[in-house]
Amino acid sequence: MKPTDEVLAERRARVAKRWELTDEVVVVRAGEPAGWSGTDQHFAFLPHPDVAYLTAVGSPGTTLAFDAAAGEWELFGPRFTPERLVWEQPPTPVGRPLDELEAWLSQRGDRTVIELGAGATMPEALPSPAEADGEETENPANAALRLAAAIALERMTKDDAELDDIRSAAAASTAGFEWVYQHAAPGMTEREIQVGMEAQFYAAGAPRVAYDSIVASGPHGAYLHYVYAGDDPLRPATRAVEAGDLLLIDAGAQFGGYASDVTRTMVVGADPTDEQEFLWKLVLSAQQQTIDMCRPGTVWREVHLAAARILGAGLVEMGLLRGDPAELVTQGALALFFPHGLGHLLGLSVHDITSVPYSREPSDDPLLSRLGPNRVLEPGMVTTVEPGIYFIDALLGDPARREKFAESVVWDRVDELRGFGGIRIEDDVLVTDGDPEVLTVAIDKPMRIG
Ligand SMILES: [Mn+2]
Repeated sequence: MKPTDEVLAERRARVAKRWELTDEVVVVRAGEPAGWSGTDQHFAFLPHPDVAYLTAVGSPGTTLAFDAAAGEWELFGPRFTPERLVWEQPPTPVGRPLDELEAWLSQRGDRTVIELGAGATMPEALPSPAEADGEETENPANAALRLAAAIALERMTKDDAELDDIRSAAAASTAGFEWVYQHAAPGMTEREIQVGMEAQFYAAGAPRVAYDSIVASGPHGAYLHYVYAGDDPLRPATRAVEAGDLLLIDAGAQFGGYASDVTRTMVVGADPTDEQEFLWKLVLSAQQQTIDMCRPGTVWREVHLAAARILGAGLVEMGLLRGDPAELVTQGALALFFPHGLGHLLGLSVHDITSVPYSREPSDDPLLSRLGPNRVLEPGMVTTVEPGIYFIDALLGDPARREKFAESVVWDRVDELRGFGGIRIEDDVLVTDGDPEVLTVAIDKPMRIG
């Protein structure tokens, strides 16, 4: 659902309030299509998420400007020449013609202009309060980071229009996964399954996928981001699913610019082995228990560690690890099998709000302290919850790691499972004042298909 003008005005007002500017001029740019080197072609364009959030339009060149002295916003949108309209359809006409932006800026004299969005340059982190004390006026690059962080804070909790789009994205994803459950079978290639699934995303109204779909069979499931043509875009390989393989699919439709991000892992065309069944149920249990922790006030790091300890206890029970699960987590042995974070925020980007640099340590700056991995969950946040267990050759075959974890890993047992692949189960979870709401709950979790 496209946000109403009223909703957009509310978003802009909340952002302007956080900015606390008095005299500056701010320009937020959607960006321009990136060119393919050596050709006259361009990659598919997507607008800078801050512009999408504040304008709900995504045409290249779209630019939102703010005059802090007047407290007024001005939207500029591209217009095409007749010559260009011979080849391309016109972009949605919004605001004033983009070629009036320059005159609009020069009317504002020599006031400080702060550039945000596409093409803006920002420091890695804000200066400490002590360093900033010496500055007469705020350095524009530091100001840009502070202002971008303010937009990020608003984007971190979703309004109803945003949640509506995320729900539509999840519904399109549901159609794709349903197709997989009904059609995937031994003998089909990963590519055939991907194309069949994505066709359902598009048929359900999704303009595109939220990220390159991961359809990984058998040992390929141990590459966390295994994608078609990731080996070679000229002549990509694919693999036919064999009976008894694990099939890991991490995919999501995008709707209105908003992502969904779902992972399911199934055994195809055979009953699961004891190991497959144990680990599949372990990952699901870790996911169910940590989804239930997604409540206001919870520190995300604690949710991640809880998942890690549950997985660690399971691997000890299975005889792959030995020792105390909590210690196995802190010493790093568990990360051989669970080498990623439990989840990430979701929104206009699948890994949302990652482009704003922030300190990894808790920060005194109120704008930055909540952006880091230690963020405290709040109502309106949407996060993925995606525990996994993998048998990754690059980690398990590394002599230094085998030496370091000689005591805590039962290597004989682990080596028997090399080539197992991986199991990940992922849903999109809305933090509310009450129980967490799983936005992708309609997507079944079969342990076996085909
Ligand atoms: Mn994810």
